[in-house]
Amino acid sequence: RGRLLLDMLCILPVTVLVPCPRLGAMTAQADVRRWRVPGRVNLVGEHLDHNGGPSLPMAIDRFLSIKARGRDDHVVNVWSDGRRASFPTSVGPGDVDDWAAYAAGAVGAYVAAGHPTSGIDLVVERGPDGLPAGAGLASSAAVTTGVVAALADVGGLALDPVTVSMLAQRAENDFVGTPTGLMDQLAVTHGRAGHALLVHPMTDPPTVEHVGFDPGAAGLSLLVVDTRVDHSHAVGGYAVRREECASAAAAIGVDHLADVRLDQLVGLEDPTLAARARHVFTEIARVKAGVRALRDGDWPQLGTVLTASHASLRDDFEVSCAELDLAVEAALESGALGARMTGGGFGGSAIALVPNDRVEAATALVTARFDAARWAPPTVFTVRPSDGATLLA
Ligand code: GAF
Repeated sequence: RGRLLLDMLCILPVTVLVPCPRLGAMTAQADVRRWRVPGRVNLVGEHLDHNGGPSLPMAIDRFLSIKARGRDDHVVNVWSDGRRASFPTSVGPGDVDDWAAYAAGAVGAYVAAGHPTSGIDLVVERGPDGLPAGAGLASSAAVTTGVVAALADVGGLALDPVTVSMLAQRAENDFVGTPTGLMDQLAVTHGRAGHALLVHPMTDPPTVEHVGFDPGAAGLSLLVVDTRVDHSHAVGGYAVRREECASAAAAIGVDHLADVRLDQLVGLEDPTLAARARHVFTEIARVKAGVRALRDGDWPQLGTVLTASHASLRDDFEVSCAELDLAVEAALESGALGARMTGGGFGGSAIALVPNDRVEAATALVTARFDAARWAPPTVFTVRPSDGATLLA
């Protein structure tokens, strides 16, 4: 596969004559910049980033590889999984759709922020054990942050990780049309091995605090169950939930639901809006409890927090689905300390905090339950907290 990537870069239509690294020319290798960009799971604090609250995600050791090389014209070429797209650096919202929309959005947001750029050749690869797309593990944020970082790097512009994250969010919001918050991008850019991240995406400026998180040292694994129920935040439930949260905040008279007090919450009459607000109110308490559990090394307490968060997302925020619920139930039945859906919901992945000696049993039971329900087999794997987007060469 590595050889294939080099071959692909060698055929990039660069107008500057660059010797092909496959032929052993070391100078060409210096021109190609390679980024390793992680996905994320969120431990707790779901749907709080767009409501003004904190979250506790972490970058995971599942990565995208992005290779980048500057051009001396204004053409952007993107290769990924055998496909190719080309567009100008002046790309506008909605000009590119389908798989290349996120890379195009990143270029558009970068230029719209006042950073002119020359063209660039990009090779985006997931690899066999890489970051799956559509699994609720923030692969779109990985693409957009990686492309913004690559553009700045190739253009010799020093951008701090918060700025990279915010440009990547603009790519999704303004160019792709997905109304996401900033949690995923902050996790992708600020990840640190052995740490979770306490993020406050809506403070000015957004803040990130690293909190030690090393389940392996306690004989535990963090299991991901990718239900393979594809989800998209461009359509459907995610945008509806955002609107409901905005309506609930307006009905109460606060800017963001995270500001709501208990007495205001109980006064909210509309049952749907009240349930959405209840999730936000209780989830903020769970983030605080989760951080405390991490600092105290209280793993059973962390497990309780995870499972309670799932119940709230299922019953009050209503963003779970049968596959996520079953994955959580089966993991708990196999001895997980706690389990929950992670990410925006409506499909995607669940996580479970599982004693090492129960990982096999949990994997087998989840898989068997999916089989009994006649669903496609889930993909189950363990993840560790990892470093954020990194320039390798
Ligand atoms: C998705 C979004 F991209 C995030 O911004 C966040 O809202 C999350 O869903 C839910 O917590 O991943």
